[in-house]
Amino acid sequence: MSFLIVCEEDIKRGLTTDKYFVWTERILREKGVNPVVVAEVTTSRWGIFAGLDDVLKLMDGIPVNLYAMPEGTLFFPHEPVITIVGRYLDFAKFETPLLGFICHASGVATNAFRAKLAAGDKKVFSFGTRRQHPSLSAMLERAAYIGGVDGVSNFAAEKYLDIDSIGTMPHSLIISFGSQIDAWNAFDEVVDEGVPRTMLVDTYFDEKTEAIMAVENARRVNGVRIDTPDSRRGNIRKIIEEIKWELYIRGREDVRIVLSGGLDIDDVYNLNDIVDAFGVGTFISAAKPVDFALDIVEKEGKPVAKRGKKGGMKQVFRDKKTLMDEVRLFGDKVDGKEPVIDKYIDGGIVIKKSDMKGARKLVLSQIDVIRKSDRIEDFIFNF
Ligand code: PCP
Repeated sequence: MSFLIVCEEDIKRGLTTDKYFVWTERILREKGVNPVVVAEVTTSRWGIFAGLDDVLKLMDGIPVNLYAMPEGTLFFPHEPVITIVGRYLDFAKFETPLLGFICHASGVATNAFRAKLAAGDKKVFSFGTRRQHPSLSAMLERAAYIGGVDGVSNFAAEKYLDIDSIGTMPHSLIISFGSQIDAWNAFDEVVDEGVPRTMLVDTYFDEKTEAIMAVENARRVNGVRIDTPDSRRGNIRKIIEEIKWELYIRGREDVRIVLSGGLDIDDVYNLNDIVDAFGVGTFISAAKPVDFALDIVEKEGKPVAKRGKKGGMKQVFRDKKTLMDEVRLFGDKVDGKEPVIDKYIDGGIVIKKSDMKGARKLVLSQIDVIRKSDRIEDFIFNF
């Protein structure tokens, strides 16, 4: 049995390329054309850069130098996130998989980052791997984690990413018992200590009724999760306010409100005053890919560029306190700003690794800067 998944070896040898690179390779070889070029990867959007780890594995052993921003870096329009220096034929066919690795992962990381900004000081969990091919689960959770989420729901994250996964209970657990109270108490009995007792409260009755049932009947309740689909939900703010009132008059203000199911960025932003944690699926895992493109900007030491692109090998200089950037030629120096782009591959040898936890830390530090600025709503809504 094998799923319809392209195997790693085929990706590594460049099979997953676009046909026009197959023609390009054949033509350049037959005509003896193979210039030394500088090629850079840019987009006209902003975002959070992710996917470099897989790019390094892809390009390991290819005789090029590769420079990149660290994963987790907030990039701005037209800034190079990756620069490759080498003979064009050595890496031409890898454009397709290289972009595939970063376009998707950066889109996911960016929406995770936006959700975190929109949630204020409340938590955001990644719930969306079920919306994508399961072979992507670890990649999706990694990108969401880099983007700053507080936890990921896919169990495979524990094996592949060495981070804990988090979870409450599905409706199917409640329905299997046929009784909410029995299911809640069974969860409490069986699930590891240390896991918050977050009870799903919208299976048979309305959310308020089940929240009251939970705190009055379940042995331990740390939170209630509302997962009602949009189509049945009505005024969710009012529903949550009612639940919070009922918890308050029962002395259970400690019970956290977890909201999930079809949430988009507006829901997270508009409800962060009354919700403690958001479970966000499709908005993160099915984020629009960032439309990075790879372009030659220098050939045999001379700047060249197609219409709309700037020639020459570039460096991005950043003031880390304000996140204000300046793009200059690679060897330049800019007072008060630090270079962002670093060398990762030297002559086909990976000399620097990409670190997921470091990338997430970088994202959180950038979130801190943005929170203190007047640009927060731009980053949440203008993507
Ligand atoms: C799923 C899960 C999350 C949802 C999906 C997140 O809901 O409980 O809340 O994904 P989304 O943001 O794309 O909606 P259901 O499939 O309703 O799960 P269940 O009934 O099993 O709890």
